[in-house]
Amino acid sequence: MQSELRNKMLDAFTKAGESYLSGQHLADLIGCSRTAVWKHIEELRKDGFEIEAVRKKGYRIIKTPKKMTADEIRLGLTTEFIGRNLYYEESVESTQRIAHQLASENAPEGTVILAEEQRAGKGRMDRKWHSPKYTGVWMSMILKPNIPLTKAPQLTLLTAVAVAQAIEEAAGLSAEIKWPNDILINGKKVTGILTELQAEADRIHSVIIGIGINVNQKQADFPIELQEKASSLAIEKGEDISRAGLIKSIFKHFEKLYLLYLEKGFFPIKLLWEGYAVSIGKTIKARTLTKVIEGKALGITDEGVLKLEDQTGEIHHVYSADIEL
Ligand code: BTX
Repeated sequence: MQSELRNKMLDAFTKAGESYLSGQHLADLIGCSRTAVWKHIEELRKDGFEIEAVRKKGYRIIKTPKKMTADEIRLGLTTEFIGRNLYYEESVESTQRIAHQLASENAPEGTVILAEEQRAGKGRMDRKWHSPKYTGVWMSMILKPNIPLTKAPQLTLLTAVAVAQAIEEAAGLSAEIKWPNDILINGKKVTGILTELQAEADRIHSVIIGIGINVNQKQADFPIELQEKASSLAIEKGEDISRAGLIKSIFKHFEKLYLLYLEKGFFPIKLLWEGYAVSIGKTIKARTLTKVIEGKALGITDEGVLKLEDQTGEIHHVYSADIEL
């Protein structure tokens, strides 16, 4: 966790934008002495920030460090609660595990655990998620929505929309969603989403949403088995993308959609989701735990359940499956 003073200082610089902040003004804003301000400015400089100091005007951040840091995510963060309590780790087994631990210790809603590398990244159904160092966004978010257990999968669809919007905003790429949780660019998987629950009876204690995004990998960075089906934003864009910028954009879009969802329910999210859906109207194969259903994807219900029409005209409701296009 970051020191509170340092966070307050970064928030003050966020609000100031391009303007200078005097030492005295900063000290008043964050409630410390001018000497403490100076000490924190020096620490930020040591960590790679370039901070301009102009007499009679004050300080202004002109460059952030090359390596992603929690500070860089904090600077410019406009959310109320998503990502405000941020844990930033160098190397972990899985951010999901840490999130589960923190959720059971009552971490506040919106807490995010972010890692530069996962040694045992998790996909759905115990599959593996390849999470190499310094190239991706591997993070888990803790939510505490007051919704029935059965509606939790809707949050996966909501997350997919938020990530697709953020990819558009931060990388200028148009993304498509394959029901329920894959984000594709030019037909290749760039993102996976894993939603897990802590619940008792019908009461949700916490929802842990894991998001994995391939950002700056080169094609050779993917293992053989993923070469054909996976890609990264940098490969698709032809240049590296700022991971901190992408993360902030996800936090912003996610918070907006999540608040809308809590207020108005799933319907407005459904409309947005349909705008990104790649499989609707196409013949697809849905592989569930027990069977394979082939048919035309008609769309999703108002609850987020996939509707498939098979050759005999029967309509199947699919709650969870892998889809082949
Ligand atoms: P999924 O089950 O839909 O996808 C897993 C499958 O995707 C794997 O079996 C493999 O074929 C393929 N795959 C593995 N790694 C990658 C990759 N980097 N890019 C593209 N395809 C890949 C998707 O599960 C859910 C993934 C969630 C990952 C996040 S990262 C942060 C959080 N922590 C954690 O351990 N998991 C989540």
